[in-house]
Amino acid sequence: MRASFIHIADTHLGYEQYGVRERFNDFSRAFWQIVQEAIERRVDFLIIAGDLFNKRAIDALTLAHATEGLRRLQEAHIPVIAIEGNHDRSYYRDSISWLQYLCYQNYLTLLNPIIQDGVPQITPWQRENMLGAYIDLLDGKLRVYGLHWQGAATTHSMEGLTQSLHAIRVQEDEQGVAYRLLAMHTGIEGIVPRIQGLPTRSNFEPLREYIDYLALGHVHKPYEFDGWLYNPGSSETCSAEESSWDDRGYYYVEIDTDDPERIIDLSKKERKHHAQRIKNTRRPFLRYDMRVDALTEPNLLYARLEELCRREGPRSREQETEKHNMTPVVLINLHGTLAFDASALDQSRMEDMVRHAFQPIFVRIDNHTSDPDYLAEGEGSEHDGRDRSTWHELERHIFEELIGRDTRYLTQREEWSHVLTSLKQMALAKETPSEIAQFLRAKRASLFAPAVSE
Ligand SMILES: [Mn+2]
Repeated sequence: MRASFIHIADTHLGYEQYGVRERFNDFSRAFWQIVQEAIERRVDFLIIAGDLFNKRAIDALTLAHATEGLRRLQEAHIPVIAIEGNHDRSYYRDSISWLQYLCYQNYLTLLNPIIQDGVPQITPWQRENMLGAYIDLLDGKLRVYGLHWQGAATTHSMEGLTQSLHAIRVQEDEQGVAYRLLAMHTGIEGIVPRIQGLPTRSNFEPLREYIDYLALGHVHKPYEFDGWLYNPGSSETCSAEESSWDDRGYYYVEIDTDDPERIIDLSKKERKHHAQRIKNTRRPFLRYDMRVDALTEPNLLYARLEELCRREGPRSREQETEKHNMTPVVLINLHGTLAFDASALDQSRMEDMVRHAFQPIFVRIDNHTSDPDYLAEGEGSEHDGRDRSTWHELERHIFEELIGRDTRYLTQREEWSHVLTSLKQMALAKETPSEIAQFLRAKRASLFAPAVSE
């Protein structure tokens, strides 16, 4: 038997990332592009290993975009087999999910085994009730099993499934099944340390005897092991973290059970198939880290950002035009220790600088800076706070230290520390905000008098 298929997962259709409409379209475009690949490569079927949709309750346009892709596959006579991921499941047991709706409309086969005492029952999928663990393709020579998202019960379900598969192995062989695929929406512990509670690699191992290709979804970072376990990752970028996993995409898999040597790569431990992970087209994400240490006032930070924009902006535009002519998402991460109060930064001014240089579809400047820790000057200083009577003096001294780190206030830090002390006293005395503001305005006017302007 010779066959080929495409394996995708985590397309997250309907995700309007950053509230940007064009990002909603991006997720659909990535899906459609892979659909187009499937049609051009004339594959025998397509597997969706969960999270076709970003959420359970989708809107009409998301459904329209999904059916647009699925309809093209239907017209090309390419069957689609899917399982539900954690994002696709319906809220209530009795209600129908959108994937079930698509199954009911004959756009796809949704594998959904009956679970008894935590054990998936190996019964053929039936159209009447849309339940069942497997479907046979290619004249019964290829069997696709599917197990939807099981959450905390995953490891237990896998043990049960292994036993069930062992029990029917002889029967499978007699029926002429030559290749077995299993789609599951789960991942391996440790691939992305943040995602916890997944089975370990050794939990999967017993299944290997019964399954030729394990099609996984759920973890958005791509990975593969031992020529049988594959996870393509997300097709569009669902979070900034994912942008560094550049080789995400889909698997194009060729099978030859009669003459596997023709296609297999022994160095990848392939046995009956050859699997290639291909990066799909998606919007570029540009992330830059900018250190802010030793920048003593906002203008110095703006200058550094301007320098980054001048250097990287034109370069990124050249690269992107060469590629797909998609304007990027730009994320700038400020980190280090800021020597002045972060609220003094003009966010929209910084965003405008980035917009001008990159012409991005979206820009975000994340402030991950830390405030300087205050350390009193000199060990055993007279104002160490142990003597309550010196607290006022200690406080004024701290104000003076902190305010002096911003060069705009440095020369008059003593005066400013008195202003801060007065502001605090006024607030404690419950003076009205307008009185406090008026006091601050007057002090600003006199202290900043012609010297500094902004
Ligand atoms: Mn997902």
